[in-house]
Amino acid sequence: MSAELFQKMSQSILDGDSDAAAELAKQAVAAGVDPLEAINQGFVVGVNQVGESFACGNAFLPELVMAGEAMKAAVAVLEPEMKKRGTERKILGRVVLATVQGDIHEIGKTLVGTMLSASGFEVHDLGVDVPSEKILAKVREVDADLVGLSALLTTTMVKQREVIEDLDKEGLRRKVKVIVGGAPVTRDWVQKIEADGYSEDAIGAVAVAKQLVGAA
Ligand code: B1M
Repeated sequence: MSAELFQKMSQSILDGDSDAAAELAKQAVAAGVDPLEAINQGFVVGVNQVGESFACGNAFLPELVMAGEAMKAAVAVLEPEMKKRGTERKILGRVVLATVQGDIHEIGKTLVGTMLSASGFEVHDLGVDVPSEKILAKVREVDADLVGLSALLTTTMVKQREVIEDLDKEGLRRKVKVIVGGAPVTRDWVQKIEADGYSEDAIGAVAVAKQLVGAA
C-alpha cells in the first residue's frame, strides 16, 4: 500500500500536479503513514528526478516551477502532522532570501526559494527591492545560516557587495554564508565581492547551499 502511494506521490511531483500532491498527502495522513517517510520516500524522489532532468536539459523551467509548487503543496499538508507527532523534518539550514534593493525581478529568486524549501531549508523570502538593513535585521531575527541575494540588473549587482560589507560591519559575516545569483552575476564578480557561493540556476543554488551548511 505505502509503496504504491509513494510512487503516486513521486509521480504527482513529476506531473507538477499540486492538487494531486496535496490530495495524496492527505491520504497519507488519513492512513497513518509517517509524514516524514511520505516526504522522503514519495515526494522528494520526484523532486530529485525533476532536478536531475533539468540539469541534463531534459526538463525546462515550467516543469521545475510546477514541481516546486507541487512539493510545497504536499509539505504544507504534512508539516502540521509532523509537528503533532513531534517528528519535525530536519531543517538543513535557515536562509534569508531577497532580491536586492532597486531590483524588482522576482521570478528567479522565488524559484530559488521554492527549490531550497522543497529540499529541506527553512526559507525566509523577503521579496524584492529589499534594503540591506532589512536583510540584516532578518538574519538576526531568525539566526540565519545563509543569505541568498538575487540581482538581475548590472546596476543593482553592487547591492550584493553592499549587503556583504554591511554584514561584515555588523559582525555577522563570519556567522552566515552568502550565496549570490542572477543573470548578470559572474564568477569574477563573486570573487571580487567575496561571496561564499554562486549558482547560475535554482538547482545549482540548492547544491551550493547544501555544501555551505555541510549537508552535501
Ligand atoms: Co527586466 N531586465 N527590467 N523585467 N527582465 C532583464 C533582467 C534584462 C536582461 C532584459 C534585457 O534587456 N534583455 C534587462 C537587464 C539589463 C542589465 O542590467 N544587464 C532588464 C531591464 C533593463 C529591466 C528594466 C530596467 C526595464 C525598464 O524599466 N527600462 C526594469 C527594471 C525594474 C527594476 O528592477 N527596477 C525591468 C523590469 C522587468 C519587469 C518588471 C517587466 C519583469 C520582471 C517581472 C517580475 O519578476 N515579477 C522583467 C523581466 C521578466 C525580465 C526578463 C525578460 C526575464 C527575467 C526572468 O524572470 N527570467 C529579463 C531578461 C532575461 O533574463 N532573459 C529582464 C526567468 C528567471 C527564472 O530567470 O531571473 O535569471 P532569472 O533567475 C535564474 C538565474 O538567474 C538564477 O536562478 C534562476 C532560476 O534558474 N538566479 C539565482 C536568480 N537569482 C538567484 C539567486 C541565487 C542563485 C541563483 O542565489 C541566491
